[in-house]
Amino acid sequence: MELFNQEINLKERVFEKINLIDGEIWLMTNFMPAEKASFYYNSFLSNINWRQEEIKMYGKTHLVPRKTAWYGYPDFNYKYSGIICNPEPWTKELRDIKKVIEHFLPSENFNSVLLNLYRDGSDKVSWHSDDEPELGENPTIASVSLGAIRRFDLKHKDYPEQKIQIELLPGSLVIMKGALQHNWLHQIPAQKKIHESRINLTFRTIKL
Ligand SMILES: O=C(O)CCC(=O)C(=O)O
Repeated sequence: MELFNQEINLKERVFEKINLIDGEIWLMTNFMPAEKASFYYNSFLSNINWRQEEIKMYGKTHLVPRKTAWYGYPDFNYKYSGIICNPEPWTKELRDIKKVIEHFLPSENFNSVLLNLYRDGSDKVSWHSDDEPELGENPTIASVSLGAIRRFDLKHKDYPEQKIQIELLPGSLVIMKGALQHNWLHQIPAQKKIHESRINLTFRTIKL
């Protein structure tokens, strides 16, 4: 666990519970110190095999408005929006981050990670829930942010007045768990004034 704790002791990192109904979100803003966040951002930008996927909607093909990559143990395939992801093998850096997250969440053993590269503020992910059947009933998803600060919006599916916005800082960790994916949608909206890129890692457990 020598990974990030020269700068910040593990005990000094705490989760803040976000106050919402029908699901759970926990936020740790200082999961990684700034230098580590910057090191991983640069490394992933150059070393991850980023893909430009396409989706078909109403008979038309569109480019996904961000680049993506899927890493993990072999055979844990994932399908979303008609895109089938076959994992590339874990890199040492992804495994190291997974290990630190699992230090805080000892009951989890994430078998895969979806990476998103938002090249600038025009890239986005639209309203959705991570509710694909292969994630199981109430998935725990651990989401690490690197690079530009972007807004993360959540809205309740049944009570539209229930909505939340979180600024995702580089080096922060968000845990989504419980019934969140049943009851809430989330998005990273376009923010056209942002010119820097952002990388997001969502560690997941695919059930075979
Ligand atoms: O970029 C983010 O923080 C969220 C990504 C996301 O919603 C997803 O991969 O399902």
